[in-house]
Amino acid sequence: YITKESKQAYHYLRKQLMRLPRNSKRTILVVDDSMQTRHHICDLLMRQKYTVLEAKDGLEALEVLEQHPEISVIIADNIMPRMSGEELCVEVRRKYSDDDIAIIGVSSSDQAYLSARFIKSGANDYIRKPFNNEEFYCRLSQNVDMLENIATIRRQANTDYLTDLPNRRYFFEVARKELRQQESAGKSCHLAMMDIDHFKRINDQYGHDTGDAVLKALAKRLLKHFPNDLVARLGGEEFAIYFTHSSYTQASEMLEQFLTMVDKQSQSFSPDAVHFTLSVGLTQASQVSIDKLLKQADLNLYEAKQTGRNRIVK
Ligand code: GH3
Ligand code: MG
Ligand code: MG
Ligand code: MG
Repeated sequence: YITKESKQAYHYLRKQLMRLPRNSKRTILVVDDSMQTRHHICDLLMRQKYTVLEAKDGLEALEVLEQHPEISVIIADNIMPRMSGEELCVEVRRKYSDDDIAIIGVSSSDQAYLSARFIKSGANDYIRKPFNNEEFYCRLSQNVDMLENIATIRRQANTDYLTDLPNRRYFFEVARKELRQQESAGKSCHLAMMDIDHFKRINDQYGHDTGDAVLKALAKRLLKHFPNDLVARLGGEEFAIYFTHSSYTQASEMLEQFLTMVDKQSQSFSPDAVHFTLSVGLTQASQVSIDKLLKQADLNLYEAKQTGRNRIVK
């Protein structure tokens, strides 16, 4: 029941969070109506091992950008037929911020204030033609470094350090958006809270490091078992799943399977052959806030603990 569409949406979600690792912002789109200039710039870029794409005006650039979401820098001439560099900046900024895609304006025009106008339209930087190759490389690598640093910081701000899962902050941000979308589509929302049973005992018996490793092993299993939904570590030994793609019935079945699997197989996949079980609170509602939905799930989780653990309360 995993459609191609939901798979794509999920991969988008993951990419949003994980972004790309360092040193990966290396696909550059060169936009210039002069073939000679284009080839000159492309040649400079390829010498530095950048991946290069070309467009001969702003409109074509937008098409190429649509087909190549890996583009991270646009080097654009200003005066071009159909759509100018400045107009291209405005269009690109409707969809991408200046720390997603850097735009470097390049022009030989000696028009006063052109550089300021380029930057006001959304460019990150501006180079006057003809330029010195060293200056070109310096400015480019400065922009690329900036993109990479921001991607790293964004990733760190949204990821749980121990398990590498989305963290609480990212969970609330994305779940809140998803909830709004599902509600405006007239759908109800469902969410699960999950907590390891007697985790304190695991720490006491095997040590804190083993406890940490159990959390990591569980996180890995969660990602594998719920590939299309938003799994996060809310804190401690507590996880949440916001079902962005699985229906309530599917979610319920998947959770049942997961709890059975952990009870039966945890010794085989956790360090020091630790056996553990999970308690879950699952809840479904419409016209609620994410906080209220979470509170409801938490009450169900509490009941699961009270009534013997290793179970789901819906
Ligand atoms: P219950 O079945 O009622 O949930 O019992 P419990 O022992 O799992 O719950 P309790 O809230 O009493 O204890 C949770 C423990 O989780 C206490 C805390 O030291 C431990 N813990 C929280 N975060 C971490 C972590 O990052 N690593 C390790 N190893 N332990 C953690
Ligand atoms: Mg031109
Ligand atoms: Mg617990
Ligand atoms: Mg707990």
